[in-house]
Amino acid sequence: MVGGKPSRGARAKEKQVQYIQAVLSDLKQKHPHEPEFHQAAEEILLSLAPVVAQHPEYEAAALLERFVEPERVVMFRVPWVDDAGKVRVNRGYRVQFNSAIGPYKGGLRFHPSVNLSVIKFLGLEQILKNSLTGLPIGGGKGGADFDPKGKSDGEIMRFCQSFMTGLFRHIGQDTDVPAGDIGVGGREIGYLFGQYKRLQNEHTGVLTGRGLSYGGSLVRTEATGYGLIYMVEEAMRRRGEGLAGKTVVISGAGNVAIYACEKAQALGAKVVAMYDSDGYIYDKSGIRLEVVKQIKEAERGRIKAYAERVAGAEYHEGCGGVWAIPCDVALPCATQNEIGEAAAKLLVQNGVKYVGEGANMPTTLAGIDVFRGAGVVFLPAKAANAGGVATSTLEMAQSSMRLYWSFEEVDAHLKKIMAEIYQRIDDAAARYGKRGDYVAGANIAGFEKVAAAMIAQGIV
Ligand code: NDP
Ligand code: 2IT
Repeated sequence: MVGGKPSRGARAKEKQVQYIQAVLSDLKQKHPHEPEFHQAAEEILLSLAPVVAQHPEYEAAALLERFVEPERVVMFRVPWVDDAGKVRVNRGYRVQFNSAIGPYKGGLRFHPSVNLSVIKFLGLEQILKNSLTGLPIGGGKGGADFDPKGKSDGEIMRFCQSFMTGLFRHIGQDTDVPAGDIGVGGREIGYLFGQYKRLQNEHTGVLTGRGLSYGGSLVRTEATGYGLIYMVEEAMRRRGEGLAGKTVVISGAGNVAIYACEKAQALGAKVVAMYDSDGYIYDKSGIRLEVVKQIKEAERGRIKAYAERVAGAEYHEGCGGVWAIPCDVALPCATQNEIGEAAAKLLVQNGVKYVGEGANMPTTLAGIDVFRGAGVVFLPAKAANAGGVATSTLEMAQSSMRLYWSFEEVDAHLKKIMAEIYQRIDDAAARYGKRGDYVAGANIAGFEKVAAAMIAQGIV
C-alpha cells in the first residue's frame, strides 16, 4: 500500500483471488457431493493466488476452470462371481484428468470408500505430483468400491479380470498407465496385466508395479516409502539434522508404511508405532519390521497379531490414539484425512518437528494450519510421496528400452529425483515470499509446468 491506496500488484492479486474464489464456488455448486475433491481443489487453488496474479492470461484462457475439469471420466460396471456362486456388482472408475505434460498416470484404489469424489481428489493431486517429478507424465486415477479384505485369491483374480475388461479400451502405454494404490499391490497388478494382455494381444508397459519376471522395475515396491524418507532426510540435512536417533510414528501398515519404516530404520531412526484400520501397535523399543512384513505381506493378516508375537509391544483398538505418541517425525502413510486439527495439536504439543505425508491428503486443511502456525516442517503428499510414481516412470522407461536397470541404478535415480523435488518446492516457496511453506511451494512448482504446457497447447 502506498498512501493508503492498494498497489497495482495488490489489486492484481485481489482480482485473481476473486477469480479463484469464483472457480471454487462454481465447482462446489456443480458437484455438491464431492467433499474430498473440494478439499483438494481448495488447498491447491488458494495457494496459487500469487502465481495467477502474475499471469492475467490464465483467466482469459479459463485455465483454472479447465484445470479442475477432468479431460475424461470413465465409470463402468464390474460384475463378478464370488466363491459361493453369488453374482456381485461393483463400480469401476478411471478419471483421466490432465494429459498436458504426458500420458495419464496414476494408481488404482480398491477400497469400499472409493467414489467419484475420492478418485477426483486423487487425480487432481496426481497432476501436480507428476509434474513435480520433472518426468513426462500427466495425471489420472482410478479404482473401484471393492473391498479386497477377506476375499480369496480366486475372487481377487476374477474381480481384477472383470475390472480390466471394463477398463482396457481406455488405457495404453502412451495413453494412460495405471498402477497400484490402496488395495492394489503386486498380486492385483499381475491379474490386471494378464487380462489386459489377453484382451489386447499386447505385452507393453501399460501398467506399472509389474512383477520382476514380466517387465517390472526393481525398487518400485519400495519406492514410495523410500522416497518419502529420502525427502524427509533431505529436509533435515538442510537444517543440520538427520533421522538418526529420532523417534518416528508411522500410520498405516501397507506398502508405503512398511518401506518408509524400512528406510527410516536403515538411517538410524526409531519407529515406535504403526497401524491398520482396526488399531495401532506401540513398541517402545522399536518396531520389528520383519514381524510386520510377515503379518501384512505374507499372511495378509491384522496388525494386532504383532502384539501377540512381540513381548513388550502394545496393541490399541482404533487408530486415532497413535498421534498422541510423542515423536520427532510423524509420517501418515494410510489414507486421506487421518490427521485433523486435534491430532495436529497433540503432535505439536508433544514436540513433533517434521511431518512427511506418505499417504495422499492425510492432513485436513485445519491440520495443515496447525502445523504451519507451529513452524513444523511439513512436506505435503504431492511432493513427499512422489517417489512411487517417479519410479513407475522409470519402469516405463525401462519397458520402452526393453532393458532392466539394477537396484542401485534405480535407487540412485529415485534419491536424485526426491532431492530435485525438494529443491523445486523450496525454490518456488521462496520465489513467492513463502519460504518454508511447502504446501504453497509444491502447488506452485507443480502448477507452473502444467499451466505452461496447457497454454502452449491452446484451448483443448
Ligand atoms: P496399502 O493398501 O498397501 O496399505 C494401506 C494401509 O492403510 C493399510 O494398513 C490399511 O489398513 C490402512 N488404511 C487404509 N484405509 C484406512 C482407513 N480408512 N483407516 C485406517 N487405515 C486405513 O496401500 P498403500 O500403502 O499403497 O497406500 C497408502 C497411502 O499411500 C494411500 O493414501 C495411497 O494413496 C498413498 N500412496 C501410495 C503409493 C503407492 O505407490 N502405493 C504412491 C503414493 C501414495 P487396512 O489393511 O486395515 O485397510
Ligand atoms: O498416489 C500415487 O502416486 C500412486 N498411487 C502411484 C501412482 C503410480 O502411477 O505409480
